[in-house]
Amino acid sequence: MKKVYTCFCTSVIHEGHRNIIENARKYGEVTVGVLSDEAMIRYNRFPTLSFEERMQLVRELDGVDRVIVQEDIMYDQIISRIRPDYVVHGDNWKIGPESAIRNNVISLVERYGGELIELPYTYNDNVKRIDDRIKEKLAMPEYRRKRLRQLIDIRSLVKALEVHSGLTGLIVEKTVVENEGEFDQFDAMWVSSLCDSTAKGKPDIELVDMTSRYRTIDDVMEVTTKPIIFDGDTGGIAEHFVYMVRTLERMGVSAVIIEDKIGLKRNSLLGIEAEQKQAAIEDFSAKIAAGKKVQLTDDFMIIARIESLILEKGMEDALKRAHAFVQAGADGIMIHSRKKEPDEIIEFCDRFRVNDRNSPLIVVPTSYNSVTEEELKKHNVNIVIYANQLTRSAFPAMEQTAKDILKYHRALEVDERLMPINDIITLINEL
Ligand code: SPV
Ligand code: MG
Repeated sequence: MKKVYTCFCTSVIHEGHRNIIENARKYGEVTVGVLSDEAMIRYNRFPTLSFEERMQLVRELDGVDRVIVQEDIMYDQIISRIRPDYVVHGDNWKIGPESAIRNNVISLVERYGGELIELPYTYNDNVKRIDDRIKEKLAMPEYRRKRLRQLIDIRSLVKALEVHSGLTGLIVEKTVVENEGEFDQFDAMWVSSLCDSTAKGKPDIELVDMTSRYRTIDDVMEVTTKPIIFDGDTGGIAEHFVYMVRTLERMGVSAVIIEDKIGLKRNSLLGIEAEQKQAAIEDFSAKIAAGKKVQLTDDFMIIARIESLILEKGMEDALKRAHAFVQAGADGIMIHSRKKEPDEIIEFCDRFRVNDRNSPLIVVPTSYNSVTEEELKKHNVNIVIYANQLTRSAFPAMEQTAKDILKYHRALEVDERLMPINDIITLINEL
């Protein structure tokens, strides 16, 4: 009996999958690999079923002889393990980053005379409807809200990128990159107060009111499914913060990060150049505790952000605050720094872990941007936030375009660096 292999990375079985199995069984005994959660998250959507449930779904399919786990999106391990005579796959992987997986399979099976069989991908209204429903489910508040905690458990490092509009949300949602056989994408979105304010032409001083900031979240949520971390600035006074928690939780936001400052909040990257005061430990702890008390689900996270290093109050103060805020109920600690080098952040992470092995640690490497994700993982960081890079890349490009149109008295000279008109018209899918 010949051996046939196919890999599924889906939480729903539709006629396209059945078609693959029906064809595969014509060639021999069918083994289906179910892609692991970790690999699926890096390359595809977040699974709406647990790994065990996805295995069960495939076991129940007629024509499947064996179900195994495929740990990696590339087929090296799996092929050396089972050496299938045939690998069966839909032909939809010929273009885009997925073509790297196809090339990987072709080169692997060639070595021992195996064969790749590609079947026409099943495109029809029913399959599209099923796919759309998965997306809608992932976007629902009750599914989206808990996803940050799920990601912290599955991912060795959760990566968040700044968003401030539907369009930037779509970039974080959809950008997938294949690089030397590794797939990657962002896991979460950061609604930065700096970038949300900047997009509205306002300073980052808690001036943009909450109604407007919720509107930004709503714009992002309308077109995305990934979890949201909201920059709550100082959270305001405790009596107001509890309302913020309720609203964010109801909307399906996964976490709010509040910083231990009082009075007029200025952007942290200004450091001690701007006069800024830190809140007393007792007062900020009380604010965290008040927020935790009104929370209705176990999913939502209140993360305490410590400004001791920004305000040059020292490492001991930062550590003391971190442990106190966890005691008060904080679900994680964000430690911030404006140094060029990551040394103080790394020292903080290592020393914090001596007494706290579990609380998630969050960092924002804007100024110490030479630090690598590998280094952050080594020092037990759980979430890295790239806090403002989309805004900072868009602004100079737009400004240059404005300058050049003024300079040349027409738009011809700028056109070659612009997105083609057809691409911008078709960028957004209509329902
Ligand atoms: C933001 O993105 O708004 C932040 C991070 O709070 S920082 O600008 O570094 O303070
Ligand atoms: Mg901010």
